[in-house]
Amino acid sequence: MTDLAESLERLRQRFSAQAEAAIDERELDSLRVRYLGRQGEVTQLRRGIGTLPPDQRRDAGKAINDVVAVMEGRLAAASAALQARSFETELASSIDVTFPARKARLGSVHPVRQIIERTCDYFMRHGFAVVLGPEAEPEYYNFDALNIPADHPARENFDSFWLSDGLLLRPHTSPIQVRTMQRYPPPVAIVAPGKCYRRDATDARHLFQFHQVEGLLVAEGIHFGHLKGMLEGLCRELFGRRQKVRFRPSYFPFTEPSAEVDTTCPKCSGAGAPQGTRCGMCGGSGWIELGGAGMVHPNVLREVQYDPETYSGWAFGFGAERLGLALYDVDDIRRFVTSDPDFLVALS
Ligand code: FA5
Repeated sequence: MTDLAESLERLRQRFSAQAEAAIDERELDSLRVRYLGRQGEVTQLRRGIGTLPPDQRRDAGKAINDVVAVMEGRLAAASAALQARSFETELASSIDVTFPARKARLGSVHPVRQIIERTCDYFMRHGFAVVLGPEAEPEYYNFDALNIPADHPARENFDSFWLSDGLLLRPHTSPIQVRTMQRYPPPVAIVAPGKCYRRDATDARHLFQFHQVEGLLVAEGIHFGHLKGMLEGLCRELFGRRQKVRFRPSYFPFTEPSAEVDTTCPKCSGAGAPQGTRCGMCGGSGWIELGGAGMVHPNVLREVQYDPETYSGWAFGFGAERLGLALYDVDDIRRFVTSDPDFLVALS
């Protein structure tokens, strides 16, 4: 081996070891300069070619070019390896691909909507049709046609939001009874869910916007026992057998006789004031009021051209959020409207 060939081989080996050990692009660049740059070791050897005898210069030039080609190949390979390694390092430090994925939270039907759907479903299975009505109604449908004339004190129970042109946001779903009976001859069997509005101060039991589900059945020979049977069946369907239902005599101008329907408070199980401490949910009564009910007043039947001598019927109006309090054991009705995802997911 000639001196030049030996020098080139030693230089190639040294270069290869250093290129392999380089930890970043900067080190590779400085190797490139040190060996192949204008003052680099290979360039120095190339300059020495001129001192060789003329017949050796060609081979010497070729040997140097071969080594330069090998060194450039090494530099390119080392650079590619560094880039691949740095991507893997970055990936490993930023993403732990073995970390268990967090379960995606899926949206669900709002609890109040679920109650409305379950209630409608129960009545639909018994042959009732679902009917909707306008939220802005004239006084006539809200009050007059329901046997509540202008000077009737019962209007005070429906403290309403008034709009222009004698319209008001309906304080109950009972106007739908009137609209349905005016539109269809008897017999009618409907369930009517919808939003209601009252100027009630908001507290644990009241909202200014809430939902009611109205029911109406008018046919020949309908009596209070039919009403009790259907509402007891509804409560059994929603709450199971754990809840009791009671009918309390009450007054509504559009029903006679009238009743309030209550279910046992799920918090104190109807005890009201166990060991002298008043239950915060039912106020110590042991019962939660769900809504009103009764036999449709003959004046209402007459108003819609139904003959009260031939037809009789029952009606009820339940608060959907109140059903929710009892069903989900929630102690504050406002929780249904605060859009708290933890609360909503827990009930779904
Ligand atoms: C009525 O609204 C009658 N229309 C119900 C009715 C229909 C009686 C058919 C007879 C025949 P009342 O004002 O009691 O009745 O309201 C019925 C239910 O709506 C209440 O028991 C309660 O569950 C719910 N409710 C009333 N006001 C509010 C409120 N501010 N916030 C939440 N729920 C309410």
